[in-house]
Amino acid sequence: IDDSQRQLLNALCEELEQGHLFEDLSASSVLSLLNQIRKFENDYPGGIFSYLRTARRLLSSFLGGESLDSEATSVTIPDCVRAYLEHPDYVKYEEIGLPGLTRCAFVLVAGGLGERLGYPGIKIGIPVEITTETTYIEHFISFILEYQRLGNERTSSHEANDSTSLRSQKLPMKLPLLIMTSEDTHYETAKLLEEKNYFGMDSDQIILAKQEKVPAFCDTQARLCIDPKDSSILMKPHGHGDVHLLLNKLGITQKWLNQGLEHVVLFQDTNALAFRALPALLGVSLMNDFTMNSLVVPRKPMEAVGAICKFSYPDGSTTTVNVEYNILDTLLRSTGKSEAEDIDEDGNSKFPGNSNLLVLKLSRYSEILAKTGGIVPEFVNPKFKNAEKKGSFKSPTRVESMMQDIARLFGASDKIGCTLFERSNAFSPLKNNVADASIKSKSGLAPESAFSAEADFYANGGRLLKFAAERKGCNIKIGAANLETFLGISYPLGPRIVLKPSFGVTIGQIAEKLSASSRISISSSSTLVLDGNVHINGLNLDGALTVSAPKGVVGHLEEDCYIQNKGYEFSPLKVMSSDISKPSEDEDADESKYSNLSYLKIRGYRLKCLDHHEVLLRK
Ligand code: UGB
Repeated sequence: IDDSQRQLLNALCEELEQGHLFEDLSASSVLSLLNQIRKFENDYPGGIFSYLRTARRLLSSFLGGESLDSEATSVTIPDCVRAYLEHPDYVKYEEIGLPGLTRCAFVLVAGGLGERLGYPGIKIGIPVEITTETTYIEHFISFILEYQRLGNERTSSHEANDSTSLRSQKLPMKLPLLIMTSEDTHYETAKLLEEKNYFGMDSDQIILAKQEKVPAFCDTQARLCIDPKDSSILMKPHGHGDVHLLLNKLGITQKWLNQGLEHVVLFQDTNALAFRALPALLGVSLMNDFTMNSLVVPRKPMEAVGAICKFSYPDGSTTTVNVEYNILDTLLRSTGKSEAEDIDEDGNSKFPGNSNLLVLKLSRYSEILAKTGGIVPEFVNPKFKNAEKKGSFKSPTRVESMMQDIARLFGASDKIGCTLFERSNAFSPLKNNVADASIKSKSGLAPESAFSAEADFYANGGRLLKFAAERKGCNIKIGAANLETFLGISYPLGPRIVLKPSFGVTIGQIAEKLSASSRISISSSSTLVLDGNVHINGLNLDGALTVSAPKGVVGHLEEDCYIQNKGYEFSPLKVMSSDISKPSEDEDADESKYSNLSYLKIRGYRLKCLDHHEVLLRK
């Protein structure tokens, strides 16, 4: 042990009261713990000293019944901008937001393993839907690449028209995507991206930044614990708030600013609808000059979705921040109200739900990161062995952080907004395993399962197509959804409509692809995939149809196209019993192959392709 190690050991034993860690340890074991603690200095500003100070402060506040919001004098419903599809300004929001999207950096938090989901791999590798089997990561990247293409198209048309002034504002050719991974997801994420050639992005366009875990403690004195598995200090995840810390450490926001980028979009790993809502969300940010804008949706009282609240403070200032669902009711009760009181005529809580889709103004965000080191206000959530909340915890706990709490770091001059979307148009993540989803579905809550996320994805495609067509004056009929049940989860499933971003990322762009005089009819059991610059002059579909136009091609589907075939169906997976594991017939062999696929197991069905029609349009 050298001098600096000895100093650290002394400080740990005396100042930080962690002597128990080193009792009866060999010199080499002491050394390895010291090295682990030294390494932590790279991961957490101020290292173990700062971490334990924070832990003790938070534990003492927790025991005293204080929370992050104890100083607030009132908790009220925040003012949200409404961005329902039918809202008269919706299309305007999108039109304003779209050019802004070509000046965004994208940050995906994908460090969570999704224990609640019970899927063996990384969540971004799961298909959003099984019609085209597009995975979440491919889906996200395809949207970003489309924004990028639009940006580059704009730059080149500006350059053609004006070779002087706009040339100096040249837009970035590549929109960056940073993915926060963790020990649990890093390797698989890197492997998937490499195997799939970065889904069309350049490899240097994607940055992987791994979040590290923080030391766990087992009592109210914040005494660190040893992991019985390998005798190291037990480490646990610090939460998605780490994303700010990592961005700051990489110094990347300054680089993005220098490249001419103006906003950062932070998004979670399994909400496919987020990118459909993004143009309008950014439009609202730009129109209101918001430093931060959160996409919010209606939520049921007590539902496991954070709630956005407005806090007022004694000095007259206010903030708009997320309060987690497990503390909202207690917080409201402390102000003499309850969650159940504040409900609207549809039975939704008046406190809207946080979807963790955040748009931040890059210049202010970068300043805040530099000022705070990217540490958002943290919290502890210990569970005690005894009811008096004394002594040891049921299991070791740690300091945690959430990315949405970045709102708490901005100042009075920053406008923090939230924009309310219909849930069906903006938020349908994949979070729950089949058993939990089935319970939720039976109690009238969103199941947030693979089936519901897939069904909502198709429904959104249909809704956007219908809305765009009606604005254009087309005559459009889309078959109604029917309640389907797979593995105990009942959910409405309508025609399976997949609109690729290349077909349009806004209502305006989709409407451009439809001719005003066209009649469109899609039956309830149909499947329609539209990919590329495909123009529709009329369509009557009862079956499965894919229409695509390769890059650079403007294709026209023949007038009054009529397609009828047996199409595709969702077929329930056969539960494999021992006798089926030795299949004697081809059909059984096929079924057993499907039943073993994890992405189908979490759904309970597979795609049966009975018949389909494919049109590849050329110039
Ligand atoms: N994530 C990380 O990248 N690292 C981590 O350490 C943890 C998570 P969850 P959570 O939108 O429905 C949030 O676990 O945290 C990533 C809000 O707090 O799915 O329980 C992870 O990979 C809550 O207010 O969500 O709850 C994923 O991409 C609520 O609104 C993302 O962080 C809820 O999301 C979210 O992680 C919601």
